[in-house]
Amino acid sequence: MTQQGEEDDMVYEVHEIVVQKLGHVPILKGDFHYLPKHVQKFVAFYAQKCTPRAIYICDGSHEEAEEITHKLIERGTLTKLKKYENCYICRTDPADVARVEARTWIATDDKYETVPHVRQGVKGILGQWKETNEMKKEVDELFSGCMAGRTMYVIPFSMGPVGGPLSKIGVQLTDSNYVLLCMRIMTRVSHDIWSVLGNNEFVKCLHTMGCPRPVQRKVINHWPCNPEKIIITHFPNERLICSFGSGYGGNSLLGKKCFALRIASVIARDEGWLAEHMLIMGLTNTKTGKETFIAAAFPSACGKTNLAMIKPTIPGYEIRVVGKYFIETLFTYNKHMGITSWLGKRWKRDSPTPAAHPNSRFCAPASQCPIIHPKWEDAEGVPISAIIFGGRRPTGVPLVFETFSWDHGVMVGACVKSESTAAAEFKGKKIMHDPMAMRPFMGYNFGKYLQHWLDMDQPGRKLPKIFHVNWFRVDENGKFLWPGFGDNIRVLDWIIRRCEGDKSIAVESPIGYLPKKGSINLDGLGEINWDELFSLPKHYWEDDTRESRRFLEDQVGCDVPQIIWDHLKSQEQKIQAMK
Ligand code: TSX
Repeated sequence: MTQQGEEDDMVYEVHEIVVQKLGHVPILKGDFHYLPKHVQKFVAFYAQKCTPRAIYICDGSHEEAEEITHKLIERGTLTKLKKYENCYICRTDPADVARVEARTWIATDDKYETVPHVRQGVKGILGQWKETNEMKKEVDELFSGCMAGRTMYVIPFSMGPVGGPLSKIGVQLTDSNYVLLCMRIMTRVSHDIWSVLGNNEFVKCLHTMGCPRPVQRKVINHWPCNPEKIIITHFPNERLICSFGSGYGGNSLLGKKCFALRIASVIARDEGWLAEHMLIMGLTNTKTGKETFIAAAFPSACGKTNLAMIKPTIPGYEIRVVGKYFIETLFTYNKHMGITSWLGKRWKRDSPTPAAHPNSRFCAPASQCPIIHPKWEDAEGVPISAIIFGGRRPTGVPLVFETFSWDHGVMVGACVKSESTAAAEFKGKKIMHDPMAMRPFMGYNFGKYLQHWLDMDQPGRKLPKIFHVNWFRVDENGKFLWPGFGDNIRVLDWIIRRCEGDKSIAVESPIGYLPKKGSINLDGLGEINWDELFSLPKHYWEDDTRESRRFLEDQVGCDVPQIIWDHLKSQEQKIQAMK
């Protein structure tokens, strides 16, 4: 990439003869002159670098979506599914089915802006850093000519309602029209973005499948990609994201993990708010009409989607979801005909291989979610009363506890861990750290991120209460102690009553406030072993606290804010004093 000054001096002319042209690249759709000047510069710069054969400026309209859908069907990338209206399956190259953490970087000049001081000899798990110029050089080489023979789509998008005071604008350049279709489902793509943006800052997103024409690699399932060369890289101080080689959602729909989590966490740091990996739900008390909003952050495989879609087993609450993306695959199965698997083969119940790839997704508009909150598009947002952290913790950790304070809650969030089978490098199950459920999505030094959370606590601010839940505790026979699912409403009900200030339903313990025996509604549940569900085995907590301390020392070192150490020390002493 060229130096800043050169970019400013770069010459680009738009010729209006028959079609508009940028240099000699035809603009198939849209009026280049209409784009704000700094967007024109961005597009021109990367058009020159990536050398697409044409440029297509998207407007987010239905006609545009229909045109692109039609093209993708003709090419064979999309296949119409007959069962539902306007529903398509897209099979990727089987080699392009996951985010690639080992190929994900954040580039800054100062290493410790991005990653904490890790103990010598320990591999950091809270992000990968590369020096800015080194990364720029790599990107420069990789992206040169990467869109040859393909169309560069210019996608203006808004994260949040267009023009809303909390919304942020991005512009994604991509050579994948599949990515365009998904971006217009998951974000707001619209011509109006240009006038709302004006001269203001936008997040620059550059994406390529990394498969210029003539193709060098065999294309499978009409899904050109370049899995061997994938990189996902972020330049947070330039608000720039560059993604090469993959069309998988987390790698290619740059509004999602790259912008809304990694870059946004940096913007939030700079602007004084929190950008987090959480779902938001609203629970309305059907007697009083009062609504409480709760945010929850869990590592994967804890049932975050199930919680957002909860069907309460006790009366008293109406539940609606304000924000959450949905990621399961749906199948309808006909016993006689079987189905077609993700690899395009016939599949029946006794087939030895799975029908769906475990990481497969569906992408559907939030407006079609049956329990979407009417306020999901409110520009002002919703007031959060409680933040819930959680994990899959088979032993030792009670069903629910409330933290002592905001600071203490930040410590509990920093120590979130969960049983995981997801990581291929581990055989069997292992409890893995996923602090704040943000481990793969940290945009800057995790110690500084903790300090930023602590800094939220300012006089005159009413902060949410912070809780920790564990639906997954088992008895000595491995049987779940809590029925979970729709019965979790009983825990949420206790949390709401705590938020309303009911002091009579909690007792203090070394790790936080536990529900007083009988204070959670267990009507109709049959036998629940309350004592076991809420017990705090001394040895377990000694080990667990020691392990958490070790984790923070190893991974965050001198960047851990002192107050976090103070809370950990206090917890150690209280556990020590237990009988
Ligand atoms: O999502 C889950 N939740 C949250 C629901 C709102 N799961 C599934 C996790 C995989 C993503 C759960 N699994 C939950 C839970 O609360 N609890 C459990 C464990 C469990 C599994 C089966 C039973 C009970 C608990 N069934 C019987 O005991 C009959």
